[in-house]
Amino acid sequence: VAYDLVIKGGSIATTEGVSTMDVAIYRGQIAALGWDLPPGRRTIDATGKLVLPGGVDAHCHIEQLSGGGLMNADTFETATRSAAFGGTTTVISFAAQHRRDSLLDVVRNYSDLAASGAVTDYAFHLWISDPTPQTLEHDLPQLIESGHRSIKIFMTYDRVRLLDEQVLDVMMVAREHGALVCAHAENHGMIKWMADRLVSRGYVEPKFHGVSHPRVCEIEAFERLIRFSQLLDQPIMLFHVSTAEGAAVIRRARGEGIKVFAETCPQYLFLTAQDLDRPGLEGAKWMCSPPPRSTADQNALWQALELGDLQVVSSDHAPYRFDESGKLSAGPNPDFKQIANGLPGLETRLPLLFDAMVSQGRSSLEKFVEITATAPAKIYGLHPRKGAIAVGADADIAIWNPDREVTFTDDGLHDNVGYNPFAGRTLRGWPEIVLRRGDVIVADGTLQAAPGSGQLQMRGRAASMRPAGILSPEFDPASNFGAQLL
Ligand code: DUC
Ligand code: ZN
Ligand code: ZN
Ligand code: ZN
Repeated sequence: VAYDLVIKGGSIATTEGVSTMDVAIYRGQIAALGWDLPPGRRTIDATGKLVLPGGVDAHCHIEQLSGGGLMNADTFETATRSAAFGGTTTVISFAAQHRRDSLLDVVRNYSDLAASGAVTDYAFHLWISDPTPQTLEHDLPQLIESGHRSIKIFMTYDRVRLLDEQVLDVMMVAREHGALVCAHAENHGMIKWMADRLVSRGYVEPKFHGVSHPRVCEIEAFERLIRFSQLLDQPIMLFHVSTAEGAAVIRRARGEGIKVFAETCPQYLFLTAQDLDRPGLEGAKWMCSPPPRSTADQNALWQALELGDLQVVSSDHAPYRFDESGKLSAGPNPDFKQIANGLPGLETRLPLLFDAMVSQGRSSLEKFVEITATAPAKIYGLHPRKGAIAVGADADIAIWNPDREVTFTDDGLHDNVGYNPFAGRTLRGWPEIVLRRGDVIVADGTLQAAPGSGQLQMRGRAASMRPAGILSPEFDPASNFGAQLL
């Protein structure tokens, strides 16, 4: 039988290296890699182009109520369309439980929304904000075992945060059933206290949002969660690392044998606190939590990625328009506490990283592939179906023109946000053709996939989710007077 499609003559990149080969696709999967493969029913000439795995964006907020109760600007259709134009073919967003919601209902609702809207493939993190007995003993185990293998918890935001003992409860369920626990880790009390103090003294502009999230609130919360992880021997993923000290805490914990993974985002690699310092409310466009820090932090985060202390770069796409429906929903003169946090980033993540890492030579093409596709696929249980160009994998492929220059503008993206926090930057390297399970979904600057053609990805228990096997003495019957606690 003939292949459905052969991509000829491109440079194929994996985490191991780059080589010029043909890629043959049959029934949505990569069927062969090699030289001079026989033609398929269709051929794409990729001479001079890079053939890369489609991006896996493991942290994005889509069609979701925020911690503050505000709806995102993007639906699954607009968010995943935007992702596809930026070379991303799989997203992991949140099935966000708010208090009193049934977790099973929440997952059903988000699944329905995605099933009718998504053009990329997708999975969900189970966002737990109401760890009732029903959630912990019934719904969560059932959902994990059925293939929703990651959990999200918050240590801050009044409406969704968990107390320490609730975090431990959730981590224990994850341990028993095999899931990764991801966390927004910032010290709640420090942020609240700082924000109140700033606002009461009249420091209300968007730039003070950054001041209200002291660097140390990240350090403290990372350290706390790491010790929980150590106590229970349960792997964790620390989301959106923003500071040099935060990265150092993670490096030390990994050195101690604690199984902690970590992510950063483009906003912490490319923006600083100065980006929020603009006339009027303009700075609100760059408000996210944690806030962008300094160029010294950027350099430390790049280094931590290179060393492997941080493994993943996700967008944390959290889209709000700069108008009354979004950032300015609290009225004409909001203080920073009343402005929704979050930046759009599904479409800009890969081009920003490619330009910095590959075009400008900050790192390598192999490392780009690793942190944007292969590592997130492995850590979240999507590998080997997703995240690599390999025989047997889904044919999720982005064909990049390494020489194409693009200047970002506020109206050039395909989401529903209306601004681009990286507008004005010129980048070299662009994903021109994007395939998802063998179907071309973006080409010639147009979307060629129907809403709802994306598929839910159920996941197995990945190596990342297994305990390290280093038991705290309190859980070891030999040293806890025989108590059986696991
Ligand atoms: N931070 C953001 O900036 N947006 C979404 C949620 C979060 O924690
Ligand atoms: Zn709700
Ligand atoms: Zn967060
Ligand atoms: Zn987030």
